[in-house]
Amino acid sequence: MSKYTLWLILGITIITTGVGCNQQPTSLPEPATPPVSMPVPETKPAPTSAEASVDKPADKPVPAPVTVPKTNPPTASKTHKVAISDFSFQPAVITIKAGDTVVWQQDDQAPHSVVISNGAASSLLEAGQTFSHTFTTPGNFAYHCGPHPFMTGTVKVE
Ligand SMILES: [Cu+2]
Repeated sequence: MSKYTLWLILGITIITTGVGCNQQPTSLPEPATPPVSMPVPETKPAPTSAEASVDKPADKPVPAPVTVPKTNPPTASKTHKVAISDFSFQPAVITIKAGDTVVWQQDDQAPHSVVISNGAASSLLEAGQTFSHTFTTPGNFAYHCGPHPFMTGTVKVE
């Protein structure tokens, strides 16, 4: 019975493949054979009996935490924070100087984004995430939330 089943499956496969080919006159590229995985080197240093028996604790060097000092630019450029909360930007209108950076802090449970009229846009921000943008040219830049166009704000750059 198993031999009959095998032939049956083989026949169905051939028929299915043939039908598939007939229905698609354009020659589809055959699925590329997966690249041959890199051969694993067989040469393993044979552990000596002493090494094999002794359970050596792995002495991994723990990298020291690198603390990057946050140095704000000493001069003019400032950072201004706008909170995203309760489906609104707070404050909705801020006035900054050219070269200043605005940081939007997403504090809402719903995801929001910042889409600025100058073409800059954030990705969808989850609660706790931030988006910052530096405004280099003066002007009024309206922005809104992508999923919620009723959420609007303006950055006035002097
Ligand atoms: Cu939103």
